[in-house]
Amino acid sequence: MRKIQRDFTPREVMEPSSPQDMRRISRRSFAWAGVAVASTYGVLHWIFTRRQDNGIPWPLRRGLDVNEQVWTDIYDGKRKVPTYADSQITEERENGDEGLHNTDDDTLDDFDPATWKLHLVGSASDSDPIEITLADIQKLPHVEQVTELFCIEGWSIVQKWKGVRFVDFAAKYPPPTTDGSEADVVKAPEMLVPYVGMKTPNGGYYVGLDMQSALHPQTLLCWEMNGKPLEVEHGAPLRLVIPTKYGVKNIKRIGTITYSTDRPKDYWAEQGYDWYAGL
Ligand SMILES: Nc1nc2c(c(=O)[nH]1)N[C@H]1C(S)=C(S)[C@@H](COP(=O)(O)O)O[C@H]1N2
Ligand SMILES: [Mo]
Repeated sequence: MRKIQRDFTPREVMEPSSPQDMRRISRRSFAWAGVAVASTYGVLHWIFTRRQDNGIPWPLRRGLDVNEQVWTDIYDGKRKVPTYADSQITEERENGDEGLHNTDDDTLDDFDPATWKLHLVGSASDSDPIEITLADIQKLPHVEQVTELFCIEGWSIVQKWKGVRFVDFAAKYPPPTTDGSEADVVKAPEMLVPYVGMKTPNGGYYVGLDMQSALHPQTLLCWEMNGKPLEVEHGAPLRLVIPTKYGVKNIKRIGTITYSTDRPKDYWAEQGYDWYAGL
């Protein structure tokens, strides 16, 4: 993949680097709006003589609602991307082979998907790190999902994926909680360590994900694409499909998954792209 300059849209420029920043930014802009309004006594008087919603005069309530809306629009972990009918699947396209080839001569390396195992590091299990086979993963409930993959180069494709939801994988192989209590991935995801890192077996490509995006119901660990087993160039035997993020996060040929407290390194974030790379 070529490192092309991306055209940043205003929304991306404004994109905060963390939920904490976001909260700070919205609080600050709300405060400034408040100062502007408060500068006129007449306006203040008008506000406080308005009808009250939940004990708050409605003009102020409006402000709160807008902030809340911005917050949930960007960070609502359950907001789903569109899914498509099989008839809408577009031609396959292959892009990005970092971590899939020999670094010295650029040929696809001699990796053998048949002997592959997934390494899980940093889990709540006593026997951490764990080795997991494809058969183990395929024992979990499968889903099929037709979604659009957006490359930061400006094109997109609609493909059908088969795999397990990452949330089901995480329920079976739970991350630790921050206070050492037992993990409940579905009911108390906020208690889990905040990050998931993934890298190829040779470490040549790696992505970092916030836990909320990893546990999103459309985030899948996949072994099938368009009704056929994944091909090597598409990430056999197991790749990530995370349609709420740009293509860069959809790592092919996952070798190791790591749960962590620290933000994992990310190949394209190191090249200057937004770490979240959300759509
Ligand atoms: N291991 C690995 N995974 C990767 C990449 C890569 O270079 N190496 N490129 C990413 C990018 S930029 C895109 S757009 C998608 C493309 O997936 P596809 O080749 O299956 O269409 O893979 C992603 N996953
Ligand atoms: Mo991409």
